[in-house]
Formats: sequence, structure tokens, C-alpha cells
Amino acid sequence: MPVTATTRVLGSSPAAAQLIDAVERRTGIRLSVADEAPAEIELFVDPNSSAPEGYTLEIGDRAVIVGADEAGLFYGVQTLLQLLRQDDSGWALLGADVADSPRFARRGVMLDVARHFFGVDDVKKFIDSTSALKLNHLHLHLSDDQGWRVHIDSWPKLTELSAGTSANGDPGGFYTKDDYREIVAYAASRHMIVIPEIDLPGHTHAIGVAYPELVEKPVMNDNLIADSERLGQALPVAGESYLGWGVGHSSVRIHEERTYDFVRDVVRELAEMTPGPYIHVGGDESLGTPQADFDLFAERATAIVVGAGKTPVAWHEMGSAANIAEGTVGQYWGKTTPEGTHAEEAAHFVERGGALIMSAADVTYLDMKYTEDFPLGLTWAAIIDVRSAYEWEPTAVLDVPDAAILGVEAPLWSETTRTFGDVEQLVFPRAAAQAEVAWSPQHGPERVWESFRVRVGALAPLWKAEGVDFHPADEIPWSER
Ligand code: TNX
Repeated sequence: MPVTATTRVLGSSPAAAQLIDAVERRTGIRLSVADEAPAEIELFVDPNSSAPEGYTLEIGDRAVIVGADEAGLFYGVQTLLQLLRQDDSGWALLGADVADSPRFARRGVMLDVARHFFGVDDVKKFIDSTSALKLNHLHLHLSDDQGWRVHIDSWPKLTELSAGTSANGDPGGFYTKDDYREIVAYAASRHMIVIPEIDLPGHTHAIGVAYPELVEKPVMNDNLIADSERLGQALPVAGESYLGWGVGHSSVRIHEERTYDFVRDVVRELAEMTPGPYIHVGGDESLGTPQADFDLFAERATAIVVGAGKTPVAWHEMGSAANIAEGTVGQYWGKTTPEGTHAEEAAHFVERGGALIMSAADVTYLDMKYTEDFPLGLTWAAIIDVRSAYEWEPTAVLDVPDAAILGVEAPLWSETTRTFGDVEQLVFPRAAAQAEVAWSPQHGPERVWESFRVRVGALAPLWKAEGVDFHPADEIPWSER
């Protein structure tokens, strides 16, 4: 059906206004609002129409979207926007008859704002572009060795002394509480839940820059030393900002009560700003921490999150601790063929009544290079072209019941991304691959690479209109318009 200046939109949901704005950004045409039926584009919410977050979309002479809820309507609008095309006679919507709802309730993306800081406007743009792919969780990695990125009233030196720099000595930054609330509200308006992560007990060098009494002296490991030499980066020094990419050298003091006062205060203040159910307490790569200490810390930290009324989330290593709080959600970042103890650690979350998010590093990690010679990104997990990002099955990695898999999250670690444009180059198009893995049924005629590559290629004009700096990977037949 044609889309012209006389096309009207009926519907009182925020999704109607979002549709009108998006069509204008893409076409320059400002659709008008209809007061009553019939209109050329009609949007409704009907809880009986499909499963949660689902929608139906029919495009013939008119377009009608019925969402099961506001999120479903929002997703129906995103699909409609993907069907907008320009040809010689003008703008039109392709015909469609769609009944759609997600396979997994949990479809996430992570942004590491600790290694490089990205401000509120960048995060909002990230929310726009990833929610348009029907991703519904935004995990913010708010602290690491290189910086602390959110203000905490009861420990003010964190942002005063430990937020000023990023990796490579690039500029840092942090979110005030108002900034953080603004991000959370913006995400909610795009049906995304924000999961704040404070990485503990490792990845905590920056805490020691502000509060030296909370953190042990750095414990070097062979990889850190070799990487630092190869990259010409200085080794970590207690109490000084760390600007390298090394991991595994830091730990909070596990036998000091003050550490738990700290964790309790931070978790409480984050929980107050977090309407979503989760707080992530990290747990990865505590390479210098004795296992017994790590276990004790994992038990106490997850219990503190439960005490604050939230569900803890942790990287899969915390599953090595017998007594993690019941119901803790694990985030698996091992490979699609698990190595070492990763699979056991992940399974322990399920044994404790929790569940798992799949972030298999050799397929979902957005910070891996697309090709050997790609200028951004790392290679330790794999080189991940778009096809390998797409072709994997989240329930086939671990030996746990399918119902224990909540969904998928694609993390973007930011050691190599110095600008937000760099972030977008790594995230798009591969976030679209993870979005489809998480949303679409496991089997179906269109759930194959040959179909996906054409459909993702058709997003190019939309991404260009939205100013998304995607990587034009040559595996994809990119559409001109
Ligand atoms: C491993 S995977 C990390 C991060 C790094 C990333 C780089 C995980 C939980 N931790 O600290 O940024 O590799 O790819």
C-alpha cells in the first residue's frame, strides 16, 4: 500500500507516535493522526490476540497491527517499518500477513561502558537501534578495572576519583543518578529492561583507586603480562588508574566486613533506581582469588542482592560456588562447545533453582572481529562473521532442560571501541542475528541463513535513515533502497 502525506494513523498508544516519527525520519513524510476508524494504518492492543509481546500485522489496502500488549504493538510497528520501501512511484508498505511472538522472553544486549564510557545520548541511540530488533534487555557493565561509571551517594569517591579515564587513557565519564534514571525510563519507553552490573569480586581495580582499603594488591597472571608487553600497556599499579586491557588481577578484600558494607550500599542504591528485577554482580575472571574466598564472596554477594529484593545475575564462574543464592541467574560465556569446568558451573545455577542466559562467546560476542583484518575488536573467542553469529542453537550448548534457558544476550566489550561509531560497527549487523536467534522459532522455512542474509540486507536503508553506522559485511546483499 502507498504511504503518502494523506496516510493517517489511528491509535492512542505511544507506539503510534513512535511510528509517525520513524516514518518521517525515513521518508520525510509526516503522517497525520486519525480521530476515528477507518484509517490507513490502525494500531490496537488486544490481550487475547497473541502471546505476550506478540502481535499480528496485516498489510493490504490498509495496515492493521494488533499487539497483545504495548510491547507487542511496539514490535509490530518495528516490523511494519522494516517493510517500508521506496521505488520510482514513491513510498509503500510491502503486503504482509504476520502472526508473530517471541520464542524467548529474554533477548538482550550488553554495553561495556567501563572500558570506554558512552554518555546518555549514545546509550539512548543504542536503545533505539537494538529495541528496533525486538531486543528487550539492556545489560550495562557499569564497573571494571578501568573505571566506575555510576554515582553512588554513600561512596562518592567512586565517581570523583575512578571515573575520569577509559582504556588506552581515553576520556572517561559517569552517569549521575538523574542520568541513570533517564536511561532506565528511556529504555522502558522502548520496552527494554535495564540490568545494572557491578563486577565483583574481580574487575575491581578502579574501586581501589577511590577506596584503597577495599581492594587487594594486583596479582599478575601470565596472560596479563604477555598481553601488556604485546600491546605496550603498563601493568596495573595499586591505587593508580589502570588503562590497559588485562584481566584477572584485581579482587576486593573478601575477609573485610567493610567490603560487604560497600556491596550492600551499592546494591541498595542501584536497586532503588532499578524497576527491573535483576542486579548483576559479575563474578568473571577472578584469577588471583583463592577458590574458597571466591565461594564465600559469591554466597554473600548473591544473598545481598536477594536481600535488596532483586534477583541476582552472575557470569557462569559464580556457579563454582556451592551456595550461591537460590534462583540466581547465570550468564554463560563459554563456547558453543564448552571447555574446562564452564558447563558444570553453568549447570549449578539450574541446580540451585535458577536459570541461564546464553552468551556463548564464539557466536554472540559482539567485540570479536568479523574477519582477521577487521580493524576493531578482539579474537580470543573466535572470528565471528555474520553467518556464524546466526547459525547456532541456544538450547544445544549445555546439558540442561530447555526450560532453563531464558534466552540470549550479545555482549559488546569496549576495549577497542573508542567512539560510539566503533560500537555500532561491531554491533550491526550481528545484533540482528542474535535478535532472530532469540525471537524466531528454532525451525521454519525463513529461519535459515539464505533468508536471513537477504532480510538483514533490506535493513540497510532503515539503518542509514537512523544514522546507524553498521558494518557492510560482504556476506550480505545490502539493499540500496
Ligand atoms: C572476557 S567474558 C571478559 C571481559 C573482557 C572480554 C573481552 C567476560 C565475562 N569477561 O572482561 O572484556 O573477555 O572479549
